[in-house]
Formats: sequence, C-alpha cells, structure tokens
Amino acid sequence: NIAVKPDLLGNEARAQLARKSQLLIGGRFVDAADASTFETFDPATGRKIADVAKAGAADVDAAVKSAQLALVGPWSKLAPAERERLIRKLADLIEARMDMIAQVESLDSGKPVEYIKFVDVGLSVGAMRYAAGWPTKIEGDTLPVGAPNMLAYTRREPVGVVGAIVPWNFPLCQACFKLAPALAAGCTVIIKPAEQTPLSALILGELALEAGIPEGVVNVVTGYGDVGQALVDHPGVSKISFTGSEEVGKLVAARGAATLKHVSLELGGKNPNIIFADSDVDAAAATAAMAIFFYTGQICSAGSRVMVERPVYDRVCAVIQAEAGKLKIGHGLSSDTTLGPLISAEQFARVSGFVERSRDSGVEATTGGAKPGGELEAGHFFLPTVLTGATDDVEVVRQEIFGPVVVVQPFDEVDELVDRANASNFGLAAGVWTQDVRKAHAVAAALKAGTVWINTYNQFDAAAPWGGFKSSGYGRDNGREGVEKYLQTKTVWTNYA
Ligand code: TXE
Repeated sequence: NIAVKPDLLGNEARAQLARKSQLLIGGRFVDAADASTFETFDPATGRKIADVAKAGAADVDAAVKSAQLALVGPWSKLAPAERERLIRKLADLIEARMDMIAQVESLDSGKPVEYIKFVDVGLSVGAMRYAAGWPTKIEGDTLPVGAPNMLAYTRREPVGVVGAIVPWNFPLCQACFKLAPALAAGCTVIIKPAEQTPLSALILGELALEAGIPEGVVNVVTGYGDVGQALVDHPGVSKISFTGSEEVGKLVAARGAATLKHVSLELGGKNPNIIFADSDVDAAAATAAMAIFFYTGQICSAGSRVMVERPVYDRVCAVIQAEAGKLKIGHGLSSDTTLGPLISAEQFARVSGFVERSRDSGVEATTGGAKPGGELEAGHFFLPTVLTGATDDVEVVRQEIFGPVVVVQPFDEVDELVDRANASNFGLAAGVWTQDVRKAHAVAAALKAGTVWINTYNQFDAAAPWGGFKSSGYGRDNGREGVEKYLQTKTVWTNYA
C-alpha cells in the first residue's frame, strides 16, 4: 500500500521544472560562468529531477558586486513604506503559488507535500509579513550626552550585503527566515541554497523580481559548499547568516573572522522532550512521536531524546510505538504520506550507522531500525525507530542523528533530570510536559536551550526568536532580534553652539 507517484505534479510545477535552473545574479537568470551544472535528485526514488547551474568563485563575485550596487542604489533610495509594500507583495506571491512551490519542494526534498503547504509555505509567508512591518519602525535614539550644545543621535543602518547559507531540511523556509528580515533592514542578499535542494530558492528569487524588488537585491547562487565558502571569504559580504551542521558552522565562524564578518549560526540540536507523570501522558506521548517523526526527524528541533518519569515510562513507550505504526511511509507528493524519505544516501548511511552502532552498546530498537523494502527500496527511506535501554554516555543520546530515531529514557528525580538534560553540547530546544505550573517554569528556567515548549512542541512563529545556546550556535532568526542582526548603529554628533 505504498505509493510512489511523482506523476502527482501539477501543470504549474511541471512547467517550472521544465525550465532551465540558472543562477540569479543582478536580476537576470544566467548560466555559471564556466557553464558547469550539477544534478538534483528525488530522494524518494533516486531519480534525477534537474540539472542546476553550479556556481563558482567568479559567479559569487558577480553576485556580490550586483548586491553591492543595489545596496547603495535603488534599494537604499526606497522609502521604508515602499520596502514594506514590496516585501508584502512577495509574501502574497509565495502564498498564491503555494501549490506549485510545495510540489517542487516536495519532489526535491522528499517532504510530504501537504505538510509543506501548511508548515514551510505558511512560515515563509508569515516571515515575510512579519518582516514587512519593520522598515517603518526601525528607529534610532537621541542620546543624553554630557557635552554642552551637542546633539547626538543614532541611525540604524543596514549591515550591508548578506550571504544567506541555507540547509536542505527547510529550503524555502530557512531562506525566507534570512531574506525577510534582511530586506526589512535594508540589506541586499545572496542566497546559497543547499546542493540537495536548490530549486525553491530559485523560485523565491524569481518571485522577488516579480514583486518588484529591484534587480540585484535578491541573488541566488546554487552549488556546493565551496560556493558558501566563497561567500564567507568575500570581502564584499558583510554578514553571513548560516544554518547547517556544527562542523561547517565552526568553519564559517573561523574563516569569516579573516574579513571580520558579522556571523550568526543555527547548528542543530539534541533536544530533550521531558514527560512528567503528572502530565496529560497520552497527549504528551503522541506529541513526542510527532516531535521526532515529523519530516523524518530531519529537523534541528526534533525531540530526539524523550525523558520520561519512571511511573509512566512503559505507557509513553507504548504510545510512541503505536504512533510510529500509524505513519504512512511514501513519496512526498502522495497526499496521504506522513513520513517521507531521508534526503540522501549520505544521510541514510549516517542514520543507519547510528542505529547499528547503538546495538553494540546494548540499546534495543523496539520499533523500526531498518529500511523498508518493496517499492521503497530505491529511495532513502528509514523506518520510524524507537530506541530503549540507552545509558547517557552512548552516542545516540549525545549526538544529533537527524533521522526518524528517538531514544526514550526513564528518570526519577527532577534535579537529576535537569543535569542529565543539560549534559549536552547542544542547546537548541526542549519540551516539558507537566500540569504543575511551578515545576514547568522551574524546569524551563533551568534548561540550557534557546526555546522551551511547555505542554506543546515545535511551535514556530515569525515573532518568536529562534536559535540556540552552546554548540547550537548564536544569533536568532525571527522576532525583533532577527531584524536587529541585519542592522548596525551609527552615532552622529552635531555641535549647535
Ligand atoms: O550540512 P552542511 P550537511 C546537521 C545534521 C546533518 C548534518 C550534516 O545533523 O546530519 O548537519 O548535514 C553549505 N562553507 N544539520 O552536511 O554541510 C552547504 O552547501 C560555507 C542540521 O548537509 O553544514 C549547505 O548549503 N558553506 C541543520 C549548508 O552549508 C558550506 C540543517 C549546510 O550544509 C560549507 C542541516 C563551507 N565550507 C544539517 N560546506 C539544522 N541546523 O537544522 C557546506 N556548506
């Protein structure tokens, strides 16, 4: 009963895919300077989707130059209310093309198309509309300086050209989380999508032009990690906003230092989802299943470590296993699919490697732990997996797996629980389930994480800052902080004596 139906593409998505996938530089779609291309694949079938222009250093340089020109040219001359209007227009266009975008994104990423409409497109439109409110509200201050007859004030100015380096798990949405506030701040942007999922960023660039955003304000350079690195190294780029692996994040920070880049990093997590015995246990456990299996666990906020107060441990395990059994594994374009494939053979090897090695440490996969067979053989599918019996020192408890694999562990005391939950290099998100409001807020305060969800999980909003503590990175996407990181302050003194 597993459907693999890439023929579910609509006409608009087919037409989009039939077009050449080129770089967007200075308002024009162009081939790479050396005419190189790379292939992007459907992770559910392994079939090639398209050839995409493969940028190199010369293309990055051209994109930076066009972004620099637009920064001091048309973009800086627009009134804030005009910037607002154009960002709003872009939001409307993304919303209007929702079906086409979701289908292309689903084919490229493997994610269920119906979820993409609601989550990825919804959050992208939300990010644009939230950001659109900011250009008219970015204010400086008059400063209470001591010198007589001096007026001192601050101006909040765009930080400059922004390199937005985006991962494959939320291709459109992460691009919008970076693009929207950067545009609101008056910056110009070069988007570098992940090599696995380059297609939706190109659509976004096209829609930005259609919205009337001046040429060169939004550029898109597709390619591999070297393209991201060329952006990090380029002296004409003022800020890098990066979402991806911890390893590359550290590289970006270190290399960016050579040109004193402003850098913000969102680098994944190993997020504890804590269920107390006094919670609504069935709701908590069902949500814990969604928290890990949603988007095949390929989410930085995935609740990959469920910690359960011992008296309800067996019940929580049973509910998570039952929820795993209800998932419909299949091609993302099938409207009834609720669990798509992993993104690539590389990620499949990574996820299955974690599960294989955990068996040597006495960990048991009570559900899943393998690839499904039959029709799904050619794709990078992995069964939803529940691991039990893990001690805190094993790697599946400590490292980000980025797959549909959850470790469930019991705990006895609150103090011990908090220490164990915090004993991680990561600090992105956490969940707390209890009906005791005092305990909920005490634990939320004690957890070292950028976001804590109480009696819910995976809530996101353009108004809510998103980012991590510790090795999960620094800087925030979304909210006021998300806009401020694209601004710099200038102080102006005037002698009026
Ligand atoms: O990430 P990379 P990968 C984690 C997750 C996953 C692991 C590996 O655990 O299993 O990282 O994923 C660009 N300079 N996350 O290897 O390589 C790259 O082209 C500049 C969590 O795919 O970090 C892509 O556009 N840029 C994460 C982007 O960086 C470089 C989401 C991310 O790719 C570069 C994704 C370089 N030297 C993975 N090398 C999250 N926080 O949600 C690569 N890139």
